Amino acid sequence: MVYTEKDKRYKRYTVTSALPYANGPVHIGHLAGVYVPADVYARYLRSQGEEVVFIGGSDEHGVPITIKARKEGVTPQDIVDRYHGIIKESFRRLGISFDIYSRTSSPMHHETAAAFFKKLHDEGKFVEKVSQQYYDEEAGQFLADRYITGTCPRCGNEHAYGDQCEACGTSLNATDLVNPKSALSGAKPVLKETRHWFLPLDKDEPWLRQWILEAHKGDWKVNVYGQCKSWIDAGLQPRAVTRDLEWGVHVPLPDADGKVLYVWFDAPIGYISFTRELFGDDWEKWWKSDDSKLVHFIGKDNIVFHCIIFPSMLHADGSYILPANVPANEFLNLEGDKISTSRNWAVWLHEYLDEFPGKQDVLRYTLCSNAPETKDNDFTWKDFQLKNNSELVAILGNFVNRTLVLTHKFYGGQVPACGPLTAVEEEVVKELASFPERIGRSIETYRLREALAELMNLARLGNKYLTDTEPWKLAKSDPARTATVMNLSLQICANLAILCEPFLPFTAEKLSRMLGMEPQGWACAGTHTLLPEGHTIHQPELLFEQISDETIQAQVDKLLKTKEQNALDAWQPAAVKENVTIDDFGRMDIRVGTILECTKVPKADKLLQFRLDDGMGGRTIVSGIAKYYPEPEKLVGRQVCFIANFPPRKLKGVESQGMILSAEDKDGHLILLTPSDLAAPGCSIG
Ligand code: B3M
Ligand code: ZN
Repeated sequence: MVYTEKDKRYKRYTVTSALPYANGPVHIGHLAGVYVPADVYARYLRSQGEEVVFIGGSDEHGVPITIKARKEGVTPQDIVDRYHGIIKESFRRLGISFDIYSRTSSPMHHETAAAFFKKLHDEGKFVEKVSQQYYDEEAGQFLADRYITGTCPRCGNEHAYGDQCEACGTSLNATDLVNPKSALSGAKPVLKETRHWFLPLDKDEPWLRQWILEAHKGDWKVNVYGQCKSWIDAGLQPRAVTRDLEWGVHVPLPDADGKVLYVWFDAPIGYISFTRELFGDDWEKWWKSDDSKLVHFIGKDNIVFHCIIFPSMLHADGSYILPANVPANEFLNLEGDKISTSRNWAVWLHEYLDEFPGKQDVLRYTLCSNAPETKDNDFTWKDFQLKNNSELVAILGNFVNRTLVLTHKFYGGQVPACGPLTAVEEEVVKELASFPERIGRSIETYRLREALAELMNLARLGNKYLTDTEPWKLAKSDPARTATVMNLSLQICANLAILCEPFLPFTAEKLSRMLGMEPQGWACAGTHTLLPEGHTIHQPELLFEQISDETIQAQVDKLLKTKEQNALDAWQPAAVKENVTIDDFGRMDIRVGTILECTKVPKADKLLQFRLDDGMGGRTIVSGIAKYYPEPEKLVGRQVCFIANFPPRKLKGVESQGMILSAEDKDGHLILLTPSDLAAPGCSIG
């Protein structure tokens, strides 16, 4: 049974993880914040023999998807089909053990979400209001959520969206924005009347206050509780649950053409519709039975939706349970910078899986041990390497490998007999017995970093035991005690195979296979009798391999390239200079010349020396362009433009009689200017 006393009354667990928007692939930020913790939790509960369903799926509605489709000239369905496929497959490859991974564009979801709305509507749970909403007259469309941008009234960020400011995390209404602008046409929007349905959150305040701020005080995470408290204390406002858009779940009422459910109304209902899809008629116990524990794994930007708005929807319906906990995480940064899909500043899961085959658990380990549980955290490739080399390889892998190699060396791969225990062994056995509960309690209270650290402490215990007893020496002097030491070490390996499964499922499988163990549940761990005397184990293979400096450098270089690309994308031509007169221009004598010779200037790596046919007997010009033309001889015959009336000057001992013109490209490269047709050498440009 589970260890947390409160949980003993639950018969089953409904575990959900935020539905990623299907407008891009999944990155390490999503994984560390939501999917790895949720998967550890679900796998742990299964190992405990609990009845658990782990629900996931793609969020396929919402304005970011339609904006992307519009940009690419394809349909929203094309976009979600593409990314739903990528996301689903990458989760599978990482071993995220969803019982179902579905999508909100499915007919079952549309039907469930529409019926949910209809029931609340028919029971009078909404307030219908005509209000002023921004409208783009050029595009002929209302501007919901991300269709509108402007300045955040709270922090001054000029790129805030109509529903949220990503800089300060504030949730906004479009009408809060200063200097609103249409994301469709850039036009200044006008206010126009439209009719919508609102969830009267203001009326929910008393029970929300009681339920969250009193009943869950000390139970929910500080960051989650704090956000809820500031929302509630600020006074809850009625919230529109419909939008004037085409893409989404259509409002199931007459006279509601061109209206869909707000994406944040339909998406959490996805958890319910996917449960229905999975269980058919048998779905209700997961959502409507008091002995089911509902837990939402999310990132911090989703807190208000899962702690206030969705519970208010469930409460309005009246037949649903409410979440027992919402263990939201903070954000993971990448190499000191905020992860960003639009700036491609991310480690993409599908790319990682291709570039690090067989290393799923290394990523799971790194992200879990560095999960942003209480504050934002940073992922660096150096740290990834360190965690692999100094922890997985040096502690866990090393202990298992030493134990298995010695067992083969001394006993031909058979588990030796465990003799009488000395005080040292008694202590090890006692410690070993305490790990399942220690790790389990930490998982049940969503302290997964702590749980993982405890798991590694078990491997450390094994390593210390081997180092202290030195069976490789003891074998000669005391064969019986050596057998006991090796027996006990093997039992620790077997315990590790069970206890690491939620975190490192691929490693658990490999280790179990090497030990010749059938899969066993959490309840079997903690004992030193998992492997019977005489049981045969298989040949050891390495559980983890060192990751080299070159491999890490390649990833760092990839990110540097992204930085460079972002700088190029952000490039803009220089501002136009002050006006000049035609006379100013006329004083410049610009002409065409043909290159007769071109060589590097000795002892000057930047300079090229040109001999030009200028139609006037020829001239020499020195130009600082050598870096961009590494094979100067190939320039012979080409025409260039030059200023003919610069006073001559000496450069590295060569007299330069003018200046050759070039363009500076966005990356700083200089490009020679050549007339597009052959021109007579010496002819003037003007
Ligand atoms: N798609 C937002 C997000 O990915 C949203 C979560 C929905 S959970 C019901 O941050
Ligand atoms: Zn802001």
